[in-house]
Amino acid sequence: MKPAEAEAVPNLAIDPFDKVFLGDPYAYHDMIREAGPVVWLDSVGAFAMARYEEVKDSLRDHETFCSSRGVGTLDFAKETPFRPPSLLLEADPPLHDRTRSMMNRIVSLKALKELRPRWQAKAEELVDRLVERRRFDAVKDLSEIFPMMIFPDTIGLRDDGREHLLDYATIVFNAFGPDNDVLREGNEGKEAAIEWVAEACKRDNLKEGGWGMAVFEAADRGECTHEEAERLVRSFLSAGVDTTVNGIGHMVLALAGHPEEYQKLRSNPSLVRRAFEESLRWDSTVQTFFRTTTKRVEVGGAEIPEGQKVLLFLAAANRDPLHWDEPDAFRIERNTSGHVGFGFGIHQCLGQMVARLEGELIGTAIAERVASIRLTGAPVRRLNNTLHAIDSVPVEVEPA
Ligand code: HEM
Ligand code: OVM
Repeated sequence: MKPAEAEAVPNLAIDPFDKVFLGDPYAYHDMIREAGPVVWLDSVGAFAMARYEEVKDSLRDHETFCSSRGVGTLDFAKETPFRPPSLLLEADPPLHDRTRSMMNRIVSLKALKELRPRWQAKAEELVDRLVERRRFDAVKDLSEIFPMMIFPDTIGLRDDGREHLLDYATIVFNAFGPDNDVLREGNEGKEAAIEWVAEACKRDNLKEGGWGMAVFEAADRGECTHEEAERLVRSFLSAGVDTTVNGIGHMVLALAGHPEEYQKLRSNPSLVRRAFEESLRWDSTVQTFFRTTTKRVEVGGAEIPEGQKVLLFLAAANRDPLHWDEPDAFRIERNTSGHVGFGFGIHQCLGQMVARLEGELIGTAIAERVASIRLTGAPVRRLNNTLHAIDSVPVEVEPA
């Protein structure tokens, strides 16, 4: 249903979930930002924002722009999602704050400090092997491998069936968009992943000492119910692998495509965290999330009524020329603070320290061992309704 208020803002015929848009979104982002602070997208039947200021303000105002009605096209107040809602991503306060503080205590600085040496050894061992080969696929042989070498063990997942994790993430992130060709083709044959993940989240299938069991131990202390614990473990499995796979993949792709930036990293490896952050800003893997308005609100002179879906283009905000200097340039020395690649406000990524540590360790292992990276073929994208994702980045590296 198109509200009358939509007539007062620019109406765009662009479909942000079609294959051409998803394959290369950046020119479309320019069009949406330039059209105005708020637009109406006929294809989705929703308002949308792509400018930095309005995206950030909406993320900050979680009371007006809520998450409990779903952060995809579906309005949970009217339709039932394919899985019970996330107790973090798809929850509002007070529920959200209770689950989030609990999870924050598990994904802590202290926990990461303890894991770091083990993760570092794995990153070095993997990059050593790849440098010896010289030619490899930076996705299939690196970015899809590294998170799988460390994250499932950190959670304490059972050993069999871990390959379902990437399929599950595909399904989850496609589900934030419409039931379109991208979803149908992308999800095909992956249905078994849903059942596997449901089982993997159960206490009996989690190993002692992992973050999964830590969630159940918090439940034992009364911090949440045991049913909630299972669903919170599901959040780790939903958001924890494919995001970092693409985050790392994009960093290597960006560095391979910008040899002068890679040389800056080589000569100053302490830039590695900036390089990862800049690659998240420049090519944000989580491209969009929706919110639903809980009341009538005015944004940039436009009126949005209550109960409307609003599509927030995080990736477009991260390249808004009103906020960033030369936004389309990939510059690892840039100050990226304030980018919304991990979101902003109360839902800002629970796993951001995990992702940053993974990026740092892989980036450092590469910078120490590789003199130069050359693309040997065209990178191949993987289309997903939410993620800007990458399937293949064939490279040749020159050992240092
Ligand atoms: C939330 C991106 C890695 C778990 C978010 C949000 C974004 C995001 C944009 C905000 C969602 C919203 O506002 O509605 C990313 C990116 C990653 C990454 C780009 C990697 C480069 C991870 C990892 C984990 C994780 C490794 C697990 C350890 C979560 C969870 C939420 C979340 C549970 C929901 C938090 C809440 O609603 O309070 N992430 N993420 N993410 N992320 Fe990440
Ligand atoms: C969750 C969840 C699922 C997908 C993404 C996400 C980016 C969180 O189940 O909590 O955050």
